Amino acid sequence: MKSVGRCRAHTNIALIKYWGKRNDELFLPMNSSLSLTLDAFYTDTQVILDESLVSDVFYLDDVKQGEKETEKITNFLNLFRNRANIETKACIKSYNHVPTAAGLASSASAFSALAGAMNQATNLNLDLETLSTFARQGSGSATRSIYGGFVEWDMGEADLSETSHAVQVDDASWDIGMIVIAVNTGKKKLSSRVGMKQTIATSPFYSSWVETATKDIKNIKKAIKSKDFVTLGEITESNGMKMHATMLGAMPPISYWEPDSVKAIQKVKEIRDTGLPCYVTMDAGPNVKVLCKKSDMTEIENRLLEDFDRKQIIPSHVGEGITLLSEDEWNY
Ligand code: 2P0
Repeated sequence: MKSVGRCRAHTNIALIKYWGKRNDELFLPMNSSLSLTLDAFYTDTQVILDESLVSDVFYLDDVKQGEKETEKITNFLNLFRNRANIETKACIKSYNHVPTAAGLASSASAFSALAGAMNQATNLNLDLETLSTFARQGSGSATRSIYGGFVEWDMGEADLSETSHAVQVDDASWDIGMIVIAVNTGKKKLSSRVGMKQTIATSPFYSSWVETATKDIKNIKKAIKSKDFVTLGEITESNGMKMHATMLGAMPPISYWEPDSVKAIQKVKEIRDTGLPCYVTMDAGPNVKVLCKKSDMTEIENRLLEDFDRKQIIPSHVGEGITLLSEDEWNY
């Protein structure tokens, strides 16, 4: 017997960041976070549960993955198999549509697409909130990619896994866009997972980070509700900088920045000073993301092109939540 599931999930960029776990095993975060889902970057995943398989097999962009990568996937699939009370092994095929030049991590879209496909293949019919608690246990940021638009990942309570899930705050179907400025697309030297742990263990600024992130969540939700773009941008930029500040306070200090990151930040400020509202945020890497109005995107892109190459500037509109793909839509 074979059972199939196919799902597409988009990546997301946090406006209020997740940087640290209170429970490593369950991926429970220290604070709630809030993101924007992007339509330009996504992962398509097919799961075939097949009783004739003796172990899981995992292909990424048509390349069969090794033991270490496959083990991660197996552990994740076990969450679903345990719930469904089955042991059937799976053949997974995943395709990442993240332009190599974007330099964005794909774990958010990868684990939420896998969660969606496995939910279908197992016939578990988990609702989206529950599915986001499963996606979370693949990668924290995947919690949020289950939904489109502006998404909050509620930190939840104590060690209660089922309380830490995402919800859509707003579908962001207003004047919102984002432009990625790709500064360096190489693999980062320090993973987020290790960087977070080091920051919690050693940064004297960490407790203030958590405190202010909690306030930022409250205020950014107000700004979203009133569609106040300037306040939304100001809180986004400030929160991102605070996350990088707490990393700089770690021992040894952590910085993902490169000279061109600073150049990009300064350019965005320059553009903003001429009257176009646009704000930066950065994650665990040197690339800079610009939150802007959709209606200003072309003009901002043109201004960025004065200092950066065409291939470094990648615009995106707002993305949707996970969608199941039919056999006809599976074009691989
Ligand atoms: C975020 N980042 O909120 C933050 C901001 C990077 C900086 O989530 O250990 O790959 O798998 O939960 O989700 C990147 O870390 O880490 C991340 P794990 P993840 O988007």
